[in-house]
Amino acid sequence: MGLFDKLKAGLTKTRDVLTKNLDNLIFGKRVLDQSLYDELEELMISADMGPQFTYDLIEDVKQRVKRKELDDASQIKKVLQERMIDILKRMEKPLTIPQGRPFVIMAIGVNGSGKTTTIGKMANMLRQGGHQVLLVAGDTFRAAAIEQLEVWGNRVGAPVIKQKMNADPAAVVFDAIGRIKAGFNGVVIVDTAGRLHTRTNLMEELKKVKRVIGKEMPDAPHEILLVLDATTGQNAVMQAKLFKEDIGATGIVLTKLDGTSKGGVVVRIAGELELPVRFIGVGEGMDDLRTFDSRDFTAALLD
Ligand SMILES: Nc1nc2c(ncn2[C@@H]2O[C@H](COP(=O)(O)OP(=O)(O)O)[C@@H](O)[C@H]2O)c(=O)[nH]1
Ligand SMILES: [Mg+2]
Repeated sequence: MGLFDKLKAGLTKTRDVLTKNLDNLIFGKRVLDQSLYDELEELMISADMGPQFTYDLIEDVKQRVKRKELDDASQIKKVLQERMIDILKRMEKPLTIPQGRPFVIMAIGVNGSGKTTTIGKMANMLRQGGHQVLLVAGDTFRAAAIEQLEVWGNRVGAPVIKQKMNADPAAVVFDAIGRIKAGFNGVVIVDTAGRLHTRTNLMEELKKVKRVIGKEMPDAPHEILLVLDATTGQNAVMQAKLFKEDIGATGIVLTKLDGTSKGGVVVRIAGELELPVRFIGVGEGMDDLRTFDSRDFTAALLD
């Protein structure tokens, strides 16, 4: 299977909801009337596209009808496609990682969003691209989290810096930066905890980790990657705002797009946040991470 077909397969659930319902809605209906607009609105909302995008889309369709540019319900899909690409294009900024010089990535996000898995997949991608990779077990809150990272490290050929459970994550990170100072020239990916006793504690811990990295290496972390679970829909948008404000996330990974019909949430994130989508996750396997391409993504959902 080619890359595009795999992406399409990964997005099946959202695609089914969107395309099937859209086709049903449009089928046989030549008139563009209020009842069709109402059904269209419902459909967009159920795919988690968000109220703003939905409103703008319907206004656009109405305007085009008025200007007689559009006279057939079947053309709605094309308008949707154009508007999706338009908004998603802004999010399309792949992470450029230099060769032969240290690059520090800090992964953040709530528990279960897919941080550790995404780190494993990224490490795999980077190794295949010829990078050296060092993984840092900064989620010291659970022993299983450290082991999980080690499993990935073994699988993709990346050493793991770790300490015991409950160690100070800042100390683990300090060790890792020590490796850079000793000459390590590759990509350092820091895993972090997603749940502490309170939200304030979590944010303080993440800020401390960031501070320690920056103190040891002034231009680092080079990327603060916020990992969001697409299946949580609207919640993911709220988390994104929080982590962007509190920690200064610089990019997003949207995971579990294969497990949800809420893939439209990426449109919503694009409308509400100025943050690039660096990668999308479409499965649990090593190769199930993709760079985000607005045209491919839209085509995989609608074509
Ligand atoms: N289907 C699917 N599952 C994923 C994806 N990314 C992560 N997961 C699963 O989500 C669960 C939580 O992931 P994990 O990396 O442990 O989350 P963390 O707590 O943020 O580190 C695991 O069972 C992963 O296999 C994805 O893109 N698709
Ligand atoms: Mg984890």
